[in-house]
Amino acid sequence: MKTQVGIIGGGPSGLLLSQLLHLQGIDTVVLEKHSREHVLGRIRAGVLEHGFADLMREAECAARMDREGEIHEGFFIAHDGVKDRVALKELTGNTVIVYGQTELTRDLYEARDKRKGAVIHHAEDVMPHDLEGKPYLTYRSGDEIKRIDCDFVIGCDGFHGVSRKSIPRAKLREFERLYPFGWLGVLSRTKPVSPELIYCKHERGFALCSLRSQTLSRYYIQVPLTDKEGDWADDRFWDEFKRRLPPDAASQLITGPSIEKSIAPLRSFVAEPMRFGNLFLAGDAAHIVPPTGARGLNSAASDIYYLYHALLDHYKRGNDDGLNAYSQKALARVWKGQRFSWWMTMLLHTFPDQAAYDQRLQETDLSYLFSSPRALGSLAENYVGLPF
Ligand code: RFL
Ligand code: PHB
Repeated sequence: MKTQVGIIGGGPSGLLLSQLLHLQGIDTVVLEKHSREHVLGRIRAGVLEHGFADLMREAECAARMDREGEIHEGFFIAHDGVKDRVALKELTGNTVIVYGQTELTRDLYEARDKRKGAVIHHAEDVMPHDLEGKPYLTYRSGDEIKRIDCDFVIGCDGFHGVSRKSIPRAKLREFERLYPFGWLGVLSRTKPVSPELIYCKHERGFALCSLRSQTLSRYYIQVPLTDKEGDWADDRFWDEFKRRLPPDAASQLITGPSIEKSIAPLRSFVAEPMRFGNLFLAGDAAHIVPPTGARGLNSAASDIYYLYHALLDHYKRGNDDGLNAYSQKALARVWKGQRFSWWMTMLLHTFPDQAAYDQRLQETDLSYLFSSPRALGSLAENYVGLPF
């Protein structure tokens, strides 16, 4: 098989790039290790910036998002017995969209189906080859090894994928910070406790009230890294979650059976550069943030924005400036998302054996934040997303 752009990974990054390029007459093949059902079964992001939404519109995939996504003009931070609002719209003139990654990925799959886009599922043992020369991909389908020749390979295969690992170690620098806790997430078909998100800083640990719609709640609590989903029967989860909510929310909480429950460790990670020869990394394949700032998927979208325009310049205008500048340009924005996510995480979580000094710093940071419109403006402009 031959294609122009070979994409590893059929998550949101890979599918969005494939769809955008297809609309411009550029041929792609997406190789995805898992089934579509598996990809759509992962409950992840829920908050989108408008830059991402615009890219979905450009990809002609935004009809349902524009219909069903909720515009949020602010969110709350509950701390030290008070609930303060971050008025995104007033502070920045901008808002965010609450629309689940699952739904967005479903929309992208449907768009790829409609245009007969090549998305190959159950592609096992995907390997990129000859990345500094004429690249090709191999994969196994059943007993058969298949080969795809391409001009470029795009690694959109997430943190555990093969793309980043195929770059020689000497050519890659990795930056990492691990946090001593994870998030236990629960999805439940109940009316959300608050129409706007509440980030709750609590001595028992962080909690987040989020939602997918007015009938679907998404809640998280900070848990030790050693905990397993099985340790958290629904009753135990609701009990602990409720204790971490501000009183007005706790009194209104509606509980119900969980329809999904999972624990994700929190990690910050960046690989530099995001290019090796004709391989370009995008999204979680190159960088990870803790979810506290709702940046992960949005950072992936900005990579796709830069890469899409760079590939257009290459194919339509014979200009490789965009490809040559990709890594530097993408990383400049990626690091701003890293800084913001790290800061939100440090601000709102309870650390094991936290020094009294560090606790005072958290309290002071919050008190400064809600007494200074400029400080709050800085939080807000990062949350709604810096310009591409
Ligand atoms: P994905 O979604 O991980 O997709 C990668 C795809 O590649 C496939 N794959 C392979 N395919 C072929 N060969 C291989 N060897 C392969 N290895 C892997 C995988 O099966 C998969 O389908 O990466 P992508 O597309 O870059 O998308 C990134 C986002 O998924 C991620 O950044 C966000 O979910 C992060 N995130 C959030 N981001 C936000 O912007 N806002 C949020 O509110 C938000 N909340 C979250 C989150 C992530 C979370 N978890 C679980 C980590 C909340 C949580 C709890
Ligand atoms: C979510 O709804 O899953 C969500 C929202 C905001 C975050 C993280 C996750 O910061």
